[in-house]
Amino acid sequence: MTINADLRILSRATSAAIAPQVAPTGAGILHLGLGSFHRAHQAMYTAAAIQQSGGDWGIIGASSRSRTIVDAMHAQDFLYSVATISPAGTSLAIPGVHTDAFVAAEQPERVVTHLADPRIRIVTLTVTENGYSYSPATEHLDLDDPIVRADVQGGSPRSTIGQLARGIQARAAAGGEALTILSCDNLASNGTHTEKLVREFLHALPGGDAADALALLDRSVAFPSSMVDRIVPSTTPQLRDEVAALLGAHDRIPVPGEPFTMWAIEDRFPGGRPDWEAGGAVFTSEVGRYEQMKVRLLNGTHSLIAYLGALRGVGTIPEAIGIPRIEDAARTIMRGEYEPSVEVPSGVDVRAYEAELFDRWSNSALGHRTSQVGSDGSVKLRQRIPEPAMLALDAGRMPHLIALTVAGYLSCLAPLPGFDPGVHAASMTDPARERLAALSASARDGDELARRVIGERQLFGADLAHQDAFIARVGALVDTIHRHGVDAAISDAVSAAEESMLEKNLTTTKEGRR
Ligand code: CS2
Repeated sequence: MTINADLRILSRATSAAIAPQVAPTGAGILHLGLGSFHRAHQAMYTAAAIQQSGGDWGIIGASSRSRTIVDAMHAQDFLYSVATISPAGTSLAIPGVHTDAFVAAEQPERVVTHLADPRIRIVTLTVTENGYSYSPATEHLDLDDPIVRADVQGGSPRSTIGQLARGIQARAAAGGEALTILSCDNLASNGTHTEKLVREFLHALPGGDAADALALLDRSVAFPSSMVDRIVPSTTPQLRDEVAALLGAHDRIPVPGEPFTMWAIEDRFPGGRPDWEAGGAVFTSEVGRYEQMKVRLLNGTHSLIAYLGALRGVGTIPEAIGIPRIEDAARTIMRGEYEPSVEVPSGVDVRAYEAELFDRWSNSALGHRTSQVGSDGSVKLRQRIPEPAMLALDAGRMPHLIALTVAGYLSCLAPLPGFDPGVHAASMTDPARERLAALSASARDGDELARRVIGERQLFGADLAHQDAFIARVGALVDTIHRHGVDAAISDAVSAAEESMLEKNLTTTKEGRR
């Protein structure tokens, strides 16, 4: 498709085919992490809320480091489109909820200043699993991280947790208005987790410096947890062309998303909140259950599909789930290994939820890439894997498909010398890639690789590091992938899982008869 060079840039003055949903009069929300997910998820709920109930709930967006989105937002009056994509077609919306945008790494003091401003009543976060400066090895704020250490010592804070803590200090000094800090990342108990890290930061400050901030936290800052869900692939040049044709204007930063969207939030907002129910958000005391269900059934299975698909040579999730053997592996991990570890929220039919996941993953028009889901496994997998794996192991069951997920990850990211995992694995990015490559370069076989990586504790924490049988199973599956291919490893893991489920059913039946 060729873009018409006469098209104007998207702006409030350009008469595009679709009008912005809202034009906020003030900003009550500061958002950290201006990536695609926030723009296709929270922004849409906020537009619906303002449209229905009003309120000064515009959003000031801070991107962590990247200028691209911020520059484009400034050039386009902070507008961009969200393309909802299904095989039936694409529909566009322009939420229009942002009132400003900046790069936090360039203006860290600005984050602190906004946090001190009483007009800001909510800070939302999508800074990815990696953005919380958490060390799974110590289970605390990573005070060995040079950035965190420098933030504790003073100067402009560069870590997200440092920015929040310094901002709360400034807010306490400025009068201490109520505030809500809302994590929207795929972390278990993300609110509690964020609060713990902010408090640890404040406690690490030299004597007495944090007393006012800690008092404000106790008095009027809430950290509700939330579960967010919408599949949002990366933006492609084709999407830009398609959006230009539909819109009749150039949009440099459209975001694609699937039709499904969900947000479950704990209702603790001492400074008030937008009417996010208008966009379909659910306010519930069972957020922990929603998170667990989503992070394991959706995200955990997603990782397995991505690594198996990439090793099978396919570039997208719908292609991967279309391979019957991979679909079998996905059904087996879900039913046999994740579902038993999950407490289903009241009123949710887990089988219907699972069936819907397969439909969502099969959305071929969306083109969600295996390399995107497979990226950053070193920080994503620890949210998805250790707890359900430990629950199975403690109950005397080997989680064969969870072991296959780890084996797939290692084969993609840290292949043993001489094994080529293919182009899709090669394009996965991961903060641990170099460290893992150093571990695999001198490993003799899968067993040694698995022992080194899981034993290091930085990836999956302390519990799995002591599980010899699990580590050996991961190692054996790495060897099968390397020597006989990914199909052989899938058959091995699926049939072992089926056998152990059969045994479990037999034992249960016998026990029932006794
Ligand atoms: C995916 C998620 O990239 C990934 O690891 O599992 O981004 C997933 O698409 C979203 O969490 C869906 O809400």
